[in-house]
Amino acid sequence: MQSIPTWPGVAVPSATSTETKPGIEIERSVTQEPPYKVILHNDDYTPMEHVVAVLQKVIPRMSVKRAVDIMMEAHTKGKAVATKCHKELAELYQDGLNNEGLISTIEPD
Ligand code: TYC
Repeated sequence: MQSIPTWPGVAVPSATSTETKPGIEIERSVTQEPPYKVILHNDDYTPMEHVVAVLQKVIPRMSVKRAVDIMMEAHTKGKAVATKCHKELAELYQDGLNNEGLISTIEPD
């Protein structure tokens, strides 16, 4: 079987019918799986710089500006949507954020 580039720890959907066309199965998971929101919650103790750094570390292609905007929205409103993606990735990002001391949850979009 070909190796499929993916985020570490994410199970790529079964390759049984896609042995030679892994890209099609990945495309299906991106376009057809129901979207989830990864929600970042405010707390009273985490330094703002740490929140920004963790968002950038855990969520691919997260710019400094977007990380700061998300952090400030959570800080001022109590929560913010950090990203939207399919459920498996949302769980991965939730674990990544929470393992770095932040509070995040996921919910269907
Ligand atoms: N409220 C925190 C502070 O004042 C910063 C913070 C922002 C923490 C967003 C968590 O999700 C968060 N240091």
